[in-house]
Amino acid sequence: MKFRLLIAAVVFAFATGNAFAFHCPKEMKKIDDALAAKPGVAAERIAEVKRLRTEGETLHKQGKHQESLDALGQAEKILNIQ
Ligand SMILES: [Cu+2]
Repeated sequence: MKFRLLIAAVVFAFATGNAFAFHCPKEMKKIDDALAAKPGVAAERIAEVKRLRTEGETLHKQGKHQESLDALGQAEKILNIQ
């Protein structure tokens, strides 16, 4: 019974990990699209968005998907595209 629980936990960890892995690029694309559409946001805020976007991509590549989503979420908040 304990073994089954362990298997379930491992499967769950993989499932959520993959969900995050697919989620980050989706958020990055949302930010890229918003930037391409030239949002009415001050230049210094745009610079902040780009910094967070790069940070998010780096974290994603390091496998830190939750941190990545946090950074990308902040960028989206600035762009008002949450
Ligand atoms: Cu990710």
